[in-house]
Amino acid sequence: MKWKIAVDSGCELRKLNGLALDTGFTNVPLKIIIGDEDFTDTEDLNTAMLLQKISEYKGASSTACPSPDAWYNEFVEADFSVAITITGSLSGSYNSAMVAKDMVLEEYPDKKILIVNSLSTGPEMTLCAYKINELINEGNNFDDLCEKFAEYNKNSHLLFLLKSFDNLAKTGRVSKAVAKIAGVMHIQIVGKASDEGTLEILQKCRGTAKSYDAIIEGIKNSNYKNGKIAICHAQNENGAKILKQKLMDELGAKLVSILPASGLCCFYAEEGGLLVGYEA
Ligand code: X90
Repeated sequence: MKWKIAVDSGCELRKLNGLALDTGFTNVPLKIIIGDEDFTDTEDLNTAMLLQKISEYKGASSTACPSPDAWYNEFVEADFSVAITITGSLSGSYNSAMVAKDMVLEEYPDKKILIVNSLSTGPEMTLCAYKINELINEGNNFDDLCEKFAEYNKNSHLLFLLKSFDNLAKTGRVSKAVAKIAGVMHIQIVGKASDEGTLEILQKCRGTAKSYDAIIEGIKNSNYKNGKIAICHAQNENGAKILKQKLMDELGAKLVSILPASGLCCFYAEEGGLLVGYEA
């Protein structure tokens, strides 16, 4: 295989439509650990069941990133690999991929490997994977692809709508102060992936309609001009559809994909959560 595009399961994409010639695509799973049960975040994981278990389980639950070996197995298969990881500020996945890159290059010095720390998750990773595929399709060589992708990545963003920060707070991924805000009844939080790859709160909203408006405003504020938009949802397809319609009506969004969130994003975004990736 000439090219390999590998994302981790911070990204909901399980299959990349229109894959370039001689190119493979893999989603490398993280794990969700609820009590003494371990769930590997593959395509067949039932996320409705997962969310149910999470809400019923009162003890500590957590997640675990892929090992360097898991990334290694992807990179050895291709001449040129591009890995896109969930934000390295909140997960060890990026580090694992970097370790794997060194392992592979020591053994196969002619291979080329690009590790992208998305500083984000979910649908922003999906947009990035499609962009990489597009650049391969156009016939770019590895170095040109790296350069063009870096340029693209400056203008991709992520917004989120969360109704609870419990799992983010319990696992130490947001500060106690942030968790407290979201703990107030009926408050929804609209925020964005910060430039540092952490959660940044934009607005506290009472009611879903206000949250959707906050998302539209967040996108408008970053100079949006018709770029692609992708949405993923934690068991909230209806909300995703309503939001999609608003994005099309109010922003003229040209292409919108809606996918169910991965198990990992369901765990952290929690039931009803929405993530919106877009190109500014
Ligand atoms: O390595 C691991 O165990 C995974 C840890 C991941 C922690 C963060 C996941 C966030 C998922 C929440 C809303 C979007 C936040 C975007 C921040 C960059 C989704």
